[in-house]
Amino acid sequence: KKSVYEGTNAVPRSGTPGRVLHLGLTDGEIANRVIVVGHHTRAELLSQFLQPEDSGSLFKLASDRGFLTYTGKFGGERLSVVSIGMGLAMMDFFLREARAVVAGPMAVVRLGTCGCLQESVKVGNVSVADGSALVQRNYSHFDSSSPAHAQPYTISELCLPDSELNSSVVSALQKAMGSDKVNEGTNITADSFYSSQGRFDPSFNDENDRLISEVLKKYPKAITMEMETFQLFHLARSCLPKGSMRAAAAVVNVANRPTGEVVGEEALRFAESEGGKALMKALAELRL
Ligand code: R1P
Ligand code: URA
Repeated sequence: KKSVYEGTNAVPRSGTPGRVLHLGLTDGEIANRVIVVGHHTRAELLSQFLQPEDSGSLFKLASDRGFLTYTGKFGGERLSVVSIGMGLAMMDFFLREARAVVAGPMAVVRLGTCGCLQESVKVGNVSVADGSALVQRNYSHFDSSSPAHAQPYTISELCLPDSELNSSVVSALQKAMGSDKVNEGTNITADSFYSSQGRFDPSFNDENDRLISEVLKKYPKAITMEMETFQLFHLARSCLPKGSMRAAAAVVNVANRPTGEVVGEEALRFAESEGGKALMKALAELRL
């Protein structure tokens, strides 16, 4: 009998040639240098800066699990732009399955969006993460049948980007957008857009009214809050052999949490497109 996939205790593949289950890709279809973004429109925007590899068109594959991959050339190097959706789980799917179909060292840069935790960090600017900590809902705390668990949320220690790639990302962004449009600081990755980002939702018991101030007490330099960067840094550092996956992350500041200011459509598209191009340049120039 023909199975729907093979290798269930490893990284499973289906069909011939074997395609990883969620990205839908097979060997070589994604490049060693990758920009990851959260949605298809941003991927499509950045794909315009890629050149086709041969005389044909760009490689493009949309998987039925929501991943969208473009592969082409940028600055003479093979480069992919991938839309992965949102959250820790999607970054996990992406990095593990991409790793399975790419030979040799990888470099991954995220271009996301975020909320800002400091009044002085302007919407429309791009923020680069010089470290990331994870905020998770402590599910046991909310279970009335289990013994009392101290805190409703856990705040992890910092995980760092690749220092060379991070510096190149900062320089490329400053060159493309001007130094006043680029912020550097600690990123906070949360496992929800809502409870673990300190948003108030009267329909749920979240016990999160002190969360943001606790985060800022532990990380006074925390400037951004989003949902994927920590996983990217953590898995890049866990990838074997050590040093074989390098990572950095930048985000467009879309909302200022203390002031309530939200970015305009035009400023967002400008930052995505100019920022994205700068990140592609930094990736293409990296010696892998
Ligand atoms: C939530 O709206 C999403 O936006 C941010 C968060 O990390 C989360 O994925 O990033 P993206 O715009 O890259 O998806
Ligand atoms: N993405 C997030 O995860 N949080 C925000 O506040 C804005 C974008």
